[in-house]
Amino acid sequence: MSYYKIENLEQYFKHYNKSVREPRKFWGKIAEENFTWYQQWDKVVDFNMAEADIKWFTEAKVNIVKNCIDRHLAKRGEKTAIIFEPNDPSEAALHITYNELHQRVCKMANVLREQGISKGDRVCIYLPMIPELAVSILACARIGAIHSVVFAGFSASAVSARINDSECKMVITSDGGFRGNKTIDLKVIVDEALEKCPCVEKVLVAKRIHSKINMKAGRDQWLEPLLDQASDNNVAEIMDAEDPLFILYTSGSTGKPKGMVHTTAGYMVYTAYTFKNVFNYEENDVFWCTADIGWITGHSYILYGPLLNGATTVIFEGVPSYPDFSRFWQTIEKHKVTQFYTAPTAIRALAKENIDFVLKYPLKSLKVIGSVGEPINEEAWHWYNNHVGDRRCPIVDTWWQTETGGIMISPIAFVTPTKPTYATLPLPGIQPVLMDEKRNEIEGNQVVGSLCIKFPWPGIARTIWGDHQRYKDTYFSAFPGKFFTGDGALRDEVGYYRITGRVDDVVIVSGHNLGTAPIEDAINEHPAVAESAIVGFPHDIKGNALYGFVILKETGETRNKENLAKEINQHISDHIGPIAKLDKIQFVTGLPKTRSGKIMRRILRKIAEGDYSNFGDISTLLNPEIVEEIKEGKL
Ligand code: 6R9
Repeated sequence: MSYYKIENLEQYFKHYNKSVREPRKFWGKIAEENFTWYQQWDKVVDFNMAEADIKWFTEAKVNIVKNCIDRHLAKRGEKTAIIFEPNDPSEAALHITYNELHQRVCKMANVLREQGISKGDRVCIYLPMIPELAVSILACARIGAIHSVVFAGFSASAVSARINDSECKMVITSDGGFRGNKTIDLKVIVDEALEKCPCVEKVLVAKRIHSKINMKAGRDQWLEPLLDQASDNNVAEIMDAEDPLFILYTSGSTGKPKGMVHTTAGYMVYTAYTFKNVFNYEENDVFWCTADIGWITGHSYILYGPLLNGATTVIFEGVPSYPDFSRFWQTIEKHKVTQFYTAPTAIRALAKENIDFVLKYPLKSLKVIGSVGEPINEEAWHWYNNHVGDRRCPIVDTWWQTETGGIMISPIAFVTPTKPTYATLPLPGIQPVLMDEKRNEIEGNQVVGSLCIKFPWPGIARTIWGDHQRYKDTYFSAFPGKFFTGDGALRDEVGYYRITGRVDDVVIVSGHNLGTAPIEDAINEHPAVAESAIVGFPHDIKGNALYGFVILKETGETRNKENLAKEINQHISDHIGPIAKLDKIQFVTGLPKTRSGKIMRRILRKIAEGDYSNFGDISTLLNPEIVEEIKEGKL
């Protein structure tokens, strides 16, 4: 019996039970039957949750890119691996076959080696959504270099912080990128970032927008001529199952971003398996995930998951609103997309526009539609179901995280009955539990609690780069022996999960995780600011928006508050990126603090939401009078 594909609900329960009772047999069989290995493992899993020490497929030898590309060549060499849909729809789309992808990745891998990159070196990739991004990632993985992709919307200081944290030797970037009717000058941002990055020796620059840029002698080189000269003969590195594959930074509750480390074999098995099942992937499907490859969703479900299954995957350079709001639907028609995977924030933004934008396109090719990144509200769910999925395509509301590597709780298309706003059931191998405030597991159904996972799965991140203690503290200490997700959830009467949102200091704005701490740090660096606190509040399109409470220094600041608010936002934009800008700024004289000095965000959240009904217990506040003042200032 094979466990790789779940055909119906009964089989789901069978596989699920097997994965809980005999996880080693379950994952061992999947790994053995669906991938090529240089050498088999001795243990399927070896772990100590208290120490946050988790290993899968110990001692196995493998190369993930051999599994993504080389092994498909005999059967699928002329099949399209990547469809590149450019920002401007009048520019021709590219169809890159598995043979061509192989050739491009081998050349790039040789360029990297010639430029001094070898196994274990970190390479920062700061590129727009162009084929070079996929090729660079795969070339790193082929030679065992650890890729650290930084989303091309981050500012110079965010880029330099990430480069320095993992001491990248090289940066791969481009002259710039297209985004709707704008261009973004990526190389200018890299130049500024690198002023503070002594570890970077080389910069490779792809050409995209043909802008004039500075090339620093001895450091910067154009990528194209190097690729032209490179051989397409490349021997892949033999990697250990637990060798790091990549680092991807995610927000945390302190200012420093967390470099989540994913390793090779477990991530490979888990992304391939979840892709195949959740989306009901079949051989001739065309899969389109609209995320940016700079986020985990893009890593796992634009690149690795689809390519591991020999699929055709779309890389979309543009935005949903350019040239008009029908771009997604037009692109689905154009490439006959069968699975479409996007975020609630995009759905809400498009649902607000004229319905004709979507009705113009019959979207008959679609069979499954997905959602990821934040809870999907009921209205958006129905709009997506009625107008995109035509009530015919199941919606897979997939809950997971950068830390989990792949989808954790989600309907399996055509297997799990869906329910609006519910991520439904855990995938095989995933053992979710809800915990109460006393750290006890909550049994039974119709309950709410903090969502934890009590047994390791192959895709879990293994550590935070350079800081295993922080990994332990963040994920394994709140509920000893369990992985704490930072999310709250409820379990309904049949055992379906609904994710209710973050229970920590992370706010999800337009699907982007933003830690409030780094934004506060950035604001506090403004010379006029003494202190600040950021909270999220509900927003129609973005899901959440940011509300900042700012205390100014007592220097007789007489400047116009409006200008100051603009300056503060500019400051945030420069330090973190425009995605972290505040929608509202309120200047206050104090913040509600507990006796131990912690800001009571719960109260600020209520004020930001305009809900003054019940602030709960404020007896531990040092300065309860400030609550009235802030409230009145807002009114
Ligand atoms: C994949 C990804 C993780 C956080 C996660 C949760 C939220 C993601 C969700 C969802 C409700 C869903 N989240 N998917 N909440 N329903 N289907 O988004 O990773 O960027 O690390 O964000 O996103 O709060 O904890 P990441």
